[in-house]
Amino acid sequence: MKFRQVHSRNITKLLLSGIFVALSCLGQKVSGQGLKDYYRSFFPVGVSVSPRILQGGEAQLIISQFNSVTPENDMKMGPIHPRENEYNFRGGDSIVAFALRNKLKVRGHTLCWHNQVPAWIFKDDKGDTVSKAVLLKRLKDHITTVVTRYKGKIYAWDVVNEVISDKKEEFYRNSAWLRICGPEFIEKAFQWAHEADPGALLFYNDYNEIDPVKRAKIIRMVKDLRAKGVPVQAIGLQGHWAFNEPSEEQLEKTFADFAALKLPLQITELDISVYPKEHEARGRKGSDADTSFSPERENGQAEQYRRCFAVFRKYKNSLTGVTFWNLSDRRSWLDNFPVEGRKDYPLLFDRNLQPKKAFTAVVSF
Ligand code: 9MR
Repeated sequence: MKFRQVHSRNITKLLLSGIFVALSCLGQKVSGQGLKDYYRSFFPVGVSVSPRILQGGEAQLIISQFNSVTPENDMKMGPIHPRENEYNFRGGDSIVAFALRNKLKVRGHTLCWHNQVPAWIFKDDKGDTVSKAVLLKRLKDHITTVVTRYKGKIYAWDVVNEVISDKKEEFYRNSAWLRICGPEFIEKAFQWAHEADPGALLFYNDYNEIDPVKRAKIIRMVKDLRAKGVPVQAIGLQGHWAFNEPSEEQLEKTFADFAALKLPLQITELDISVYPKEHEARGRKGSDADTSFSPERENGQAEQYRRCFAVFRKYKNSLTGVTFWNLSDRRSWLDNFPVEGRKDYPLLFDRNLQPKKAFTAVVSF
């Protein structure tokens, strides 16, 4: 009798635990379909966000697909530091709070850039250009304040963005930063960011890294800075690409060259335009009239995404993150670049937030 009771209790236990295992497998399958889950053993998958999309269906999509976010604009110098004695942390704070609530990593973007800079930073009270000493002091205050505010919450910062020139014969971009300070602002920015949060991983971030001349300049600058002891700790390859560029060989060579530095790499701003790649902004032409997301465009884009992610997986030992620049085809900066008002469809989710063919291409491996 006793034996039978124990036996049947064991059987019940066994049955219950079986049901539990089956249910949890099912649960895992249902919730395990995000990009982050497919890529769990490769790298975190992120997305750039604005506070506007942190609610409703878009928020749900972010949480289910991604495990990292980057503020698209809210931590840039212009928005976050509009006047000398005034910071606006509202947007940045809400993004960090959302990330903490949902256990997402945060990449900070960006501490020093030639775009989206507040006008005051280069001018004194009389409207004259400030001296190098004044500008460096302002940069230090800015970096120290912003990095300290998010210390321990932002795991990686794009410290310096896009200082290498696109012109073959020019090394540094001819920006107000360079004209006033010379290249010293670059090393200072890294030093001050490191002082403010020694735990944050510090990136140099740039685009068109697939161009061999620009790539060589980026690599040379990073090597020189590191040789001087400047804490440039990782490289961000933005990845603003198109269905027809880069080629597989170009991408492979790009990764091989950067991986040789033995530094962490991340794809920081990925999108793949359905239009042939153009590097310069231009006016609208008659031939731009067809902006439909045709099956041909859909397939070309999916194939390019498939090629890119195959290379990303191959370089998983160097690659520590892939971040998409915008969430869905509802809105992308490419709707206005290179042609103002030309609708593009560069992401993995369509305007109804549904996965596209490109999504399937990325997760089928
Ligand atoms: O996506 C950003 C867009 O909303 C802004 O208007 C634009 C301002 O220049 O910056 C865009 O993001 C850029 C990023 O910060 C740095 N790399 C290039 C990105 C696309 O221009």
